[in-house]
Amino acid sequence: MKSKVIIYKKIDKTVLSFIENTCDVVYFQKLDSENYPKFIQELKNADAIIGSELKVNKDLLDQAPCLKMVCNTSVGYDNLDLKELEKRGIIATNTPEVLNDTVADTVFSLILSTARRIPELDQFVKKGEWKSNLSEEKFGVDVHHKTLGIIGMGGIGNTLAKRAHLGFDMQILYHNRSRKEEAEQKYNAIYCSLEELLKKSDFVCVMTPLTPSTEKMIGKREFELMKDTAIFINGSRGKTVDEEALIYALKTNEILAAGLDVFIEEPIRMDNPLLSMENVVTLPHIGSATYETRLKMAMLGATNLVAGLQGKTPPNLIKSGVSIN
Ligand code: 8YV
Repeated sequence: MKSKVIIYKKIDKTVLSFIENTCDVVYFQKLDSENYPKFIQELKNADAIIGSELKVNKDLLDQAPCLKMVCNTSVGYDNLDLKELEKRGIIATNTPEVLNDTVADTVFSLILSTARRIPELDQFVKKGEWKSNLSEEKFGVDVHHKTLGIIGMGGIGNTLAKRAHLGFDMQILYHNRSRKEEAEQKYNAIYCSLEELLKKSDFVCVMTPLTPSTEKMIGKREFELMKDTAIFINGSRGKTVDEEALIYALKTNEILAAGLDVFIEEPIRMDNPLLSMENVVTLPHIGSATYETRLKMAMLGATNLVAGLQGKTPPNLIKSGVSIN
């Protein structure tokens, strides 16, 4: 008998056919309040689910007694309660590496946009305010030859370091749980404490996954340690930062600017003070959002899914202590 798989996110038809070759599929292009009861009903005898961002916690798992696999089509897996999954012997997978270049491009675009004030000056031109030679008030700051501090030197951090070192002659500082010799050798990256990184960096870039130990890791004290000319970039998850402290740091000129792809609440509320600050560049969580990369992520998610359901070790098993055999 074929395994029953629920897809709960819009997926390319090539990926859909790949899954359908070996599985019975129930396909939801997205979950909303209307189709959620049907999704829960289908969950009762599903062997696996694939998609991203769904909170897979005790409450949900209680409704899924046959589940063997949860496959994320994202590198992040803060949506999964790994302890609950482990307790039930359910394995989980994610999609690392294939998105590194695309996310690093997005993060670098935030670095350039904030430093050179690109969105603000775009509006300046389009609103007809460009009436004479540009005055110094509108000048930006250089990116090249500056110091970039990367917090979280995983695959994406490493790819960001490559761009910064090879393309922009930047000095790289990094803070991570472990030393990364490849980055040290290839990009002259220097390992340092969080405190030293915050004090010395011109650009502080958070790239760490969200875990209980990284939640709100950047707060009041951390912003105080940064230079008053520092530009803060978040390409990880909104919850790694104390957003109130960020707003305060920007309002009181403790830092110069911020470039943000992620927020505590997504979509962000329109009354969030960050949206009325000219020195803040915002994006709607688009780190990996190109056609090519999202397709690769979906296909990798599907490859993990099919491998796991066939009793093989999926290429991107999240290590939570659960063995698949
Ligand atoms: C998207 C991401 O949020 O991969 C991740 O962890 O943050 C992104 O690529 C999305 O979850 C992909 O569907």
